Amino acid sequence: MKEKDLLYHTILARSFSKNEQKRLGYGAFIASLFFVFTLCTIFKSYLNPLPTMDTQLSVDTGLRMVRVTETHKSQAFNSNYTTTSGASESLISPTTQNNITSNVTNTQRLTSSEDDKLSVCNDTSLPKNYLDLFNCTTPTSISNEQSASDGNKMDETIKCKKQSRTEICEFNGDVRVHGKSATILSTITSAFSGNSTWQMRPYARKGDLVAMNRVREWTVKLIQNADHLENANFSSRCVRNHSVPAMIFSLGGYTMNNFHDFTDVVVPLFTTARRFNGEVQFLVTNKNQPWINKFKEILRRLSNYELIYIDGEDETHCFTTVVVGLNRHPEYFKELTIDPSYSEYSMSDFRRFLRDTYSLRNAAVSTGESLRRKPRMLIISRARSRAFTNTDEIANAAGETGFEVVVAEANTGLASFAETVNSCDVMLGVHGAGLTNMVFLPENAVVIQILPIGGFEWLADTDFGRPAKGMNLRYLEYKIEAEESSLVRQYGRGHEIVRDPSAVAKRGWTAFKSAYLVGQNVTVDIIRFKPVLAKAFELLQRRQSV
Ligand SMILES: *[C@@H]1O[C@H](CO)[C@@H](O)[C@H](O)[C@H]1NC(C)=O
Ligand SMILES: *[C@@H]1O[C@H](CO)[C@@H](O)[C@H](O)[C@H]1NC(C)=O
Ligand SMILES: *[C@@H]1O[C@H](CO)[C@@H](O)[C@H](O)[C@H]1NC(C)=O
Ligand SMILES: *[C@@H]1O[C@H](CO)[C@@H](O)[C@H](O)[C@H]1NC(C)=O
Ligand SMILES: *[C@@H]1O[C@H](CO)[C@@H](O)[C@H](O)[C@H]1NC(C)=O
Ligand SMILES: *[C@@H]1O[C@H](CO)[C@@H](O)[C@H](O)[C@H]1NC(C)=O
Ligand SMILES: *[C@@H]1O[C@H](CO)[C@@H](O)[C@H](O)[C@H]1NC(C)=O
Ligand SMILES: *[C@@H]1O[C@H](CO)[C@@H](O)[C@H](O)[C@H]1NC(C)=O
Ligand SMILES: CC(=O)N[C@H]1CO[C@H](CO)[C@@H](O)[C@@H]1O
Repeated sequence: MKEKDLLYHTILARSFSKNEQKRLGYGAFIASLFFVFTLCTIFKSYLNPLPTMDTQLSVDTGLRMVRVTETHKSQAFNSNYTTTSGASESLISPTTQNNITSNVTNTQRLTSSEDDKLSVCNDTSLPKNYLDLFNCTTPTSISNEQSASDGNKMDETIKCKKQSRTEICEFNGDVRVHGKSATILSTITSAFSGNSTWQMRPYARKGDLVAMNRVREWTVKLIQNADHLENANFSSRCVRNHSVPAMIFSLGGYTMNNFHDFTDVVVPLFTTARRFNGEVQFLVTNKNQPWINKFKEILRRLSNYELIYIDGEDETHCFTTVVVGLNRHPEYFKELTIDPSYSEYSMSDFRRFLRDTYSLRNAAVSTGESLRRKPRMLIISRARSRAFTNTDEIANAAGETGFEVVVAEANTGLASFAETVNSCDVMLGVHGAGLTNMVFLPENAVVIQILPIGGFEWLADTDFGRPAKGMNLRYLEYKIEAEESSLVRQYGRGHEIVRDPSAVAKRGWTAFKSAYLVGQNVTVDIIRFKPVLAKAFELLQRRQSV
């Protein structure tokens, strides 16, 4: 046992000590992870080693800061809707969400009387621009992967990384998973001091308490002596032996919102599971059958084995490798992104994977002579909220500009919608989860995002603008005037909702969402909008003449 090992185990103990967790509450513990740059167990370097001294200091800093950041949104937690970071969508399944949340047992621990008075800074769901406006401290600076390494090649049994948005651990050796008690037992070979038990929530939106409250908490126990396995609090005898590695991930959180499906699960799942080339057993926590149905093609392509809903399993499943959690881009505010410097894959790999999975024909928009047809524009309509009230006029204007127009709502099966999207050169829609379907567009296609009123610039850019550019798509934005919003007709120009979105935001995400995301429709002013259509057309022509 090396000195470094001991040090490392001390860090482990400090970062996961049950006492600290009790003192602060789990919510606080999660919140503190914004600030705590520690690593549970790293024997292998993922990045530059982090000096151990700094690590310990940041733990303390993190714990001191916890009280400032402690937060809980009980009303949002209990609501029937998926609250989102700006991209709510009709693909919401209320009963599923209730069932997902119903098995989260620690609601009580997170709810305390003071927490009912939510201040704007405590509302982690609010767009960052509003948090900045109210001088809140937002975790922008926490971007780098935090890891430590002792360079010890002897013990490869456990590799963990903690990042701003995810925690992921890989256990090797004798690893046993008991679903009913949400326990993972892993034997370790080296000597051991410090605490060997910690909790994990395998969903890649760490820091968002509303989402993470909908994720089942798993307990990891490291056991030094394999004999002790038999003394665990359940029958740890291997009833099901598996010959392939397992991955545990949650389908709770914000799933069933199309944007979150991709940014929180599908993209992280791809970057984590792809390397197994299908030879991996998925263990799903927070059963979500509608999600499985929606993404069955992707799941089948990533795993050759029928997935197991692990939560109800009373039999112990045994593996030689178990990965808990999913990889995610380490920067806090980066959505729908794979940075190849942190991953063996890129966004291009992901999009190629989608094209293969759904047999999509168009890798890139047709160029030059090969384009014998008119460029096609897909207008994503929304039936209930942020709906266009003059879709026909928009379609006519696009037709006059030279496009062949397709109007569709993203509520058909994913496979057929993917095909529709991939057959188009331009996708147009109001800010919302439907725009996530840009992942199926051919390269060099154009995305036009329409911003409702309410101060959507930051969200629009974060959720779709930057991701579009990262996928080699061209991106245009059209911000409506107040007159183009149904809010003016409903409330009048002088009303606070029209005049001062930040005042509404100050009342929290729920108020903001109901005012601007749910309560608003859009009537595009065709005269104002025509130049945007012309620009999109020109972008495609320009490409063709190159
Ligand atoms: C949730 O749904 C149930 C039944 O569908 C309804 O009675 C209840 O009022 C809803 N709660 C909220 C917060 O919308
Ligand atoms: C949710 O749980 C209730 C009982 O707890 C059950 O009757 C219902 O079928 C479940 N819904 C889904 C979608 O699983
Ligand atoms: C967060 O909310 C608590 C009350 O729940 C309040 O005491 C605290 O000041 C708030 N923090 C910030 C940064 O506004
Ligand atoms: C935020 O800070 C700036 C500069 O310190 C100050 O002018 C502004 O009034 C502050 N805003 C709020 C809402 O406190
Ligand atoms: C380790 O954690 C467990 C539960 O997580 C706790 O019961 C135990 O007291 C802790 N041991 C030490 C040495 O901190
Ligand atoms: C064993 O499980 C029971 C409930 O299943 C629980 O009450 C008890 O605290 C557990 N004991 C240990 C040592 O984890
Ligand atoms: C699983 O493997 C272990 C260790 O090799 C063995 O003891 C056990 O009997 C096996 N269980 C089954 C059901 O095959
Ligand atoms: C928006 O349009 C949809 C579809 O026409 C309608 O159901 C909804 O009530 C409208 N919402 C508002 C706030 O006007
Ligand atoms: C999947 C799962 O663990 N479901 C459980 C949720 O909790 C209820 C009781 O509250 C159990 O009956 C379910 O089996």
